[in-house]
Amino acid sequence: MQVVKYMFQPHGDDRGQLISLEEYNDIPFRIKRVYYMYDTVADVVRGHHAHKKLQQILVCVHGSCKIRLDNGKEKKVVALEKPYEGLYVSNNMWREMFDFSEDAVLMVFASEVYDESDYIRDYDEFLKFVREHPEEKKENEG
Ligand code: T46
Repeated sequence: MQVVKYMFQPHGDDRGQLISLEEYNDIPFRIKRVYYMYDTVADVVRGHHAHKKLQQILVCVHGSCKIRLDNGKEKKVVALEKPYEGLYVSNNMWREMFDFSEDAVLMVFASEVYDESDYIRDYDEFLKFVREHPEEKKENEG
């Protein structure tokens, strides 16, 4: 599995840093939704699902956390600890977010609006879906 991390360009000057993210330029899809999580309780693991269609870029804009990616064949853990790093997470990818620092803010840029029917929450169903949709391989599915 190839992990795709984007390094965003900070526009730094003597006042500090600023990052600007544009759809299609910095984010490889049209951004239809942005959400973020914060005040995550210690030792909590979020996620435990995949998506049929949704693509996302995850940015830990403050603090740190880890993301476990699983394409049904291989698993990888990616640390997010810089506000200028974005992790691309394709559809057909089981994901778990864990090891959040107390101050972590995890921001997500999503290619689709929220749609509960796009979620695959059962791991066996995910494995079946991946077997049946091999043509939907995206950048980090290896
Ligand atoms: C994903 C990972 C990285 C909404 O109403 N709208 C939204 O856009 C989202 C994302 C969630 N919700 C509601 C649904 C639940 O009642 O917020 C609650 C928590 O969502 P969920 O349990 O799905 O959160 P996570 O952290 O397990 O997963 C989220 C995204 O849902 C998911 O798409 O890839 O972050």
